[in-house]
Amino acid sequence: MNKIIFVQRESEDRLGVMILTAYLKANGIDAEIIIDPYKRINVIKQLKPDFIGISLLSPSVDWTLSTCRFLKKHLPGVVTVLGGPHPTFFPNVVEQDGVDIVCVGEGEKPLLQMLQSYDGTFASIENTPNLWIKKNNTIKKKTLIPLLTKDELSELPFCDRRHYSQHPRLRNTPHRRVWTSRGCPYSCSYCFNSNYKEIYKGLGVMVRQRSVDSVINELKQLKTIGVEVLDFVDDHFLLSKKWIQDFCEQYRKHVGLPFVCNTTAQHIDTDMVIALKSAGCRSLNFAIESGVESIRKNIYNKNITDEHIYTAAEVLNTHGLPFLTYNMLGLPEETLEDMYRTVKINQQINTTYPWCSILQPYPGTEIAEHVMKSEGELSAQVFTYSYFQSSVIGEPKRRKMIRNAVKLFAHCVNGNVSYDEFVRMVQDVSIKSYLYPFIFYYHYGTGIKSRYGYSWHELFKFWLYSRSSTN
Ligand code: B12
Ligand code: SF4
Repeated sequence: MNKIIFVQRESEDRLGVMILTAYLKANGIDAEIIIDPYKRINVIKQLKPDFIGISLLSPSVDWTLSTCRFLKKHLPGVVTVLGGPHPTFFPNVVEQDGVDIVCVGEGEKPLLQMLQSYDGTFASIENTPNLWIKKNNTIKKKTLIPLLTKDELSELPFCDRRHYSQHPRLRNTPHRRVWTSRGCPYSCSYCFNSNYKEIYKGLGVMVRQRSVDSVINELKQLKTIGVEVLDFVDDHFLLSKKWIQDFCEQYRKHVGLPFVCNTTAQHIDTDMVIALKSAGCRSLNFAIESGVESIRKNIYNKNITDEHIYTAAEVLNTHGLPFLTYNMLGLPEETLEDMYRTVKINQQINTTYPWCSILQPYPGTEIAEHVMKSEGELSAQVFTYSYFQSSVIGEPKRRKMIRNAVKLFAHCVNGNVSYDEFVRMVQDVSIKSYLYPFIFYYHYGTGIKSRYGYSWHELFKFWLYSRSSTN
């Protein structure tokens, strides 16, 4: 029987990998997850995998390619297979040295078929859908099979969390990620969803929700391992009012843990907010991105008006449901006034957790095309792990200003800072600007602490860890 080991650098739980290991195991395939393959190379060698799998997001390309080469050197004959968002949009990453196979899109069925068919030769798997296989420098590309249906999603086995639970840092985190749906009905210019729709055009329904029963049964099981807070990572949790009302009723009865989830401003109304609040929602997150309506609509392709934002916030404030807003700074043409309008709208709506990152125009997205007009060609290598630090803006003074503004964002919202003060602070390059990271970490940490139940001590350990694992 063929065996696959998924390897990753960061000590974080990945739903994609957990669902794939669960699915493969349910179908009789041996699958493991190993964090930090460099340190655990001897364990990997003992397990004798036939395949090494890596789930890849764009900022981790360099690490992934060198890890593939490292593992192939230490495990002669092993086959490397990449999947996840980056290979889905850039399947030609298969051309790189060390990579044998790339899986485009949803991984469950193609991966299973590949592992069931492999007899030690690439000829045995070359008809597997979704795969790009490199053989003697030629690449065989197979077309995609349709997306899993909502019934198939409801029947998938629950995420296999056993591997991650072996790691003390992950076992002891108070919160766990959960998924209830796949797909988003919108097509924001900076998000992978619009490309995803193109890739899967004509191949099934894009937005699919699991049945309430399937989600509740998984959560009941999760509750037994001592989780304190649940984090629904769905792009859009409030897809259907009926689903939310059924879900919240069951959740209250059988789960009852605090949770956080994401939606868009247009979907927030009194019924939704009452249902979520009564079920234990601790924070409802939605995107503003820019306080300038024309940037939001014309550049970010978000059909969200200022009115939608004011109305959503009014309902949330009336019912006392805390909320987080996602904001972004760092568009090449954005002026200081534009940036301040993003601060201002958050002040006006009294955002509980004002969250702000630097725009990351990942290659392949519509916004990357837009940004390249002024900033020139962008490669995946431009991006670092942190969207609080990495900016594609070439001019150093402006880049520094954007980083300052992001670090000070929550402080400016919470402190009702005026425009003049905002400008003075973000343009400051004196010794005082060295305090900005502390201001940032204070606000960021306070938010995570109250949403996910971390202590300052745990957050500090996490900060130290994330610095060591990404440098
Ligand atoms: C939860 C989440 C996180 C978590 C966990 C990350 C993870 N890798 O799971 C955290 C907070 C750590 C995170 C961090 C980041 N994230 Co994030 N994140 C998400 C989110 C919201 C959900 C991911 C998820 O769990 N999906 C559900 C699972 C079931 O789907 P999946 O992972 O895609 O897996 C399926 C397939 O892709 C495939 N597959 C996946 N892996 C593999 C591996 C193999 C071998 C095979 C064959 C198949 C396969 O099969 C799976 C089942 O069908 C997505 C948005 C989204 N809707 O996907 C963004 C998303 C993945 N994140 C994104 C980004 C940009 C980031 C950051 C880079 C942000 C930053 N600058 O700091 C970091 C970098 C993390 C890193 N290690 O590189 C982008 C990725 C874009 C890109 N081009 O890579 C996304 C798509 C958001 C977006 N709107 O564009 N993220
Ligand atoms: S609403 Fe969110 S998940 Fe959906 S396309 Fe826009 S950014 Fe992506």
